[in-house]
Amino acid sequence: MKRIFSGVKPTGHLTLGNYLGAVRRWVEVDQHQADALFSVVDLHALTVEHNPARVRRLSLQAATLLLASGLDPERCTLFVQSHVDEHARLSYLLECTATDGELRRMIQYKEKSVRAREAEEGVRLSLLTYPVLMAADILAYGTDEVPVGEDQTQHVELTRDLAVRFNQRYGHVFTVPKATHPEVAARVMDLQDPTSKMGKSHENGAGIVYLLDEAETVRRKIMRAVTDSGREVVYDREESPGIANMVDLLAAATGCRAPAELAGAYDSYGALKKDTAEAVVELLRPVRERHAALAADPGYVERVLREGAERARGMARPMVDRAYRAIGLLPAA
Ligand code: AQP
Repeated sequence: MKRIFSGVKPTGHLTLGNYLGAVRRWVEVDQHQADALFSVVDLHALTVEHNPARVRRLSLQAATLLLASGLDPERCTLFVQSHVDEHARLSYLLECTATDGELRRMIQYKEKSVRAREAEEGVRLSLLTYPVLMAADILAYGTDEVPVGEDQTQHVELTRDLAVRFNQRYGHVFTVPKATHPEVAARVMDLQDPTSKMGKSHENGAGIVYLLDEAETVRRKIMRAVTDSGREVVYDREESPGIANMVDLLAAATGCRAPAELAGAYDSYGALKKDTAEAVVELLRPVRERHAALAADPGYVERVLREGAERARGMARPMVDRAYRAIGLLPAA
């Protein structure tokens, strides 16, 4: 059976981008057709300035939201990354496989290191190395597919390169995984700045729809979205990024696979925004309702995470042990 791994980092409240780019497919497709693991990748939240209590809170909230979105612990393995030591164990071997040059080429490192320097925060070494940890997250499970949004393409490419290089040098250990993306809304853009990605750690929340936003807040954010100076509703990501983003959201929320055709059905921005707002509100309503019920029973979520971590450890351990032997380390007696 195919193996799938993917994760979400607790750097903020989960967004519509996370849901449409990744989580919805995990729920609707991946957990039904594969041996699937999903992780709250908390170690990745430590690469920039962070508040320890907030990371803990957001980790539990992310797990709760994944269950509320429909992940079923009977069908998939849900766990917190730091509960499974094998990720960090394998990461070091992959650091010995990666080069400084290829990590410095990572777009997210370039962008975030500039921001950290501007804020005079100092650039954490982990900001440079975390894509290797991400490779370890994936390779530790013999993963075939990594369902992610478009922004993660470069990181999955690095993972593939490291797997191939390790296998060539030390013998076949790792499966070489591939990234998969949703057909529509693989990159949801910020509603206030449609040229940049909607990201949960970004500061201006006005352009971000959070999964837990009240219906009225969702409507307000979408109705106030920055659109374009023209009047015609056309699907053109280059010339009209705000409208194209809106059409993508409507298409994704209503299950339409042909955003260009959908655009043709509208003759005003206002009508497009109104329908998008209602479709998104309806899409998120059940998630919010189930989240409220689950948040009232944190003991249940913690039990799911405990059992998930046990299962994940059992899967990762033999693979990481094999990599340790292959690279030349003496097995513990
Ligand atoms: N805007 C998006 N559109 C489509 N997919 C998205 N994803 C994230 N944003 C979008 C996908 O969601 C999964 C989890 O994402 P993440 O937790 O790694 O990243 P984030 O939500 O983008 O959080 P940050 O902290 O704001 O990240 P940075 O600043 O690093 O971009 C992934 O599959 C991702 O592709």
